[in-house]
Amino acid sequence: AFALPSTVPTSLYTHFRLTSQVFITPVKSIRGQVPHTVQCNIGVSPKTSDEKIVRRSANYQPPIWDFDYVQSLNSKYVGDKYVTRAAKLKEDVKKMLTEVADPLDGLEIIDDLQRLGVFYHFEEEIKRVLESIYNCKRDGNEEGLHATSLKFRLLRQHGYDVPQGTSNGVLKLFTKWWNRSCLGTKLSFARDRLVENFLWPIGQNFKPQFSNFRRNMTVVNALITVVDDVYDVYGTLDELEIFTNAIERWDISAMEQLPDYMKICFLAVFNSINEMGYETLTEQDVHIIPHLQKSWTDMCKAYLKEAKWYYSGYKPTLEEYMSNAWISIAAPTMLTHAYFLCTNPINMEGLDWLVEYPNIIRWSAIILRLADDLGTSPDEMKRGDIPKSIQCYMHETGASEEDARDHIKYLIGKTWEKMNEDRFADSPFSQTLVEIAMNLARVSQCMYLYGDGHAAQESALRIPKSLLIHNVVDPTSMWDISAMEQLPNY
Ligand code: LA6
Ligand code: MN
Ligand code: MN
Ligand code: MN
Ligand code: MN
Repeated sequence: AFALPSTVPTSLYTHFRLTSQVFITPVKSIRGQVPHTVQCNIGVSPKTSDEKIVRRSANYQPPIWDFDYVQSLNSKYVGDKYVTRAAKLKEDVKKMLTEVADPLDGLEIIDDLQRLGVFYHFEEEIKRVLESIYNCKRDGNEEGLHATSLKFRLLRQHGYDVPQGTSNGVLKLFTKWWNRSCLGTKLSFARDRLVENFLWPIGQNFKPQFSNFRRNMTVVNALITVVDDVYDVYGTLDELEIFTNAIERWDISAMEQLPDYMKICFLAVFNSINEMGYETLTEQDVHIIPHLQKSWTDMCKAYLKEAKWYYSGYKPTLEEYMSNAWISIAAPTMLTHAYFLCTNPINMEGLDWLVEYPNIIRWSAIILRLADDLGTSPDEMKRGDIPKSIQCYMHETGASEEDARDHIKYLIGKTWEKMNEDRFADSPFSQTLVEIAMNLARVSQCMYLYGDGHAAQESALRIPKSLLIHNVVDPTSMWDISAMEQLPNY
């Protein structure tokens, strides 16, 4: 018996040796099949005699491809006409490859040629393009996630020595933004969780063309996390009232009354959100700042209500708690920003819908809240916080903590049923946004699987590590030729 190391999920097989034994172990697949183990002892030749072994037959059927039929097949793509055309197309592609100006264009052409299976006609040209990309020292910040990851994969496929760090141009970009914002250093009481803030949007939408969505959502998440800590950990009730008021006014002069640490926090929110609004205004001629601001005001008011409950020792019923907590978990704020970041063109109908936070946003928010409470309330209770869903239910019904946790899990299941019902309901939202909302709920259940994945470092580490640092799959680790020695000859 041995422990399976946590392994890159997409590699099918992992081979490793333990003294005199070799284990060939199918890694637990993403779909959660139970791995089984095949154990072979070195030095003992495998039983290959048919006398001893009852072999199975698969009862395969005879071929459906009749000999005459196969012989009768022919292609119309023969003759001078097509030979000339093929030669001409080949020249065109060679020209494209030689004249490529933007490295991303070059990478995409190469990727297409490889996927079409015709790359071998252009090996020289492909080599030249990759060579120049390899020698050009642009860093990932300038080229975005799609180009960076394509470059990383293609260069490695073609045998270039590319360090893993090359593909981390992303997270670097955020680190720069985060460091420049000084939120981590100036507000040392708050969680400094940039990588985790980036994991949420990756889980919500990983498609290459949504890198702008991920970039902005990481900023939004970082801001939300800091503001949440201001309300839950650091701020006094008086300060929180002033801060809530400043967010509601959305006016630079509101800053005057704030204590210094809150000035930094307010201005970071104010500038970042206005900048996102500016981007949409210049790109789509739609003024969205009031909508973004409303979602921040709603959230801060929900935060303030919790702070007031905390300082007065008030214990709400589960229903009263939830009527506020689905907003205080920030999902409506996150999804409001997500709507604008993934919708082009933004339509007025969608905007009207958004104001009321339609069902798909509510269900997602409820699941996020309940999953967060399951994961974070033990620490929150130790630190001092309002009763969360589990404690509200215990208080209200006298249930044990274990039963209360079961009840919360049951509620998560029920909410998923509602989400699945509403998923295809008529709405002005795109399927992309619906999926982002559903994926937010999924990510939350993944993040809090091992306790508090968003705040506690050890438990959270395994997901970002395999995804961002180890680049999910290391193609060189998949095959081990020495495993051949154990196989019978056939
Ligand atoms: C969870 O922390 C947290 F920071 C969130 C805001 C959840 C959503 C995730 C983001 C923005 P905590 P609380 C990346 O458990 O105080 O402190 O609402 O949230 O329970
Ligand atoms: Mn098989
Ligand atoms: Mn909190
Ligand atoms: Mn909170
Ligand atoms: Mn929490």
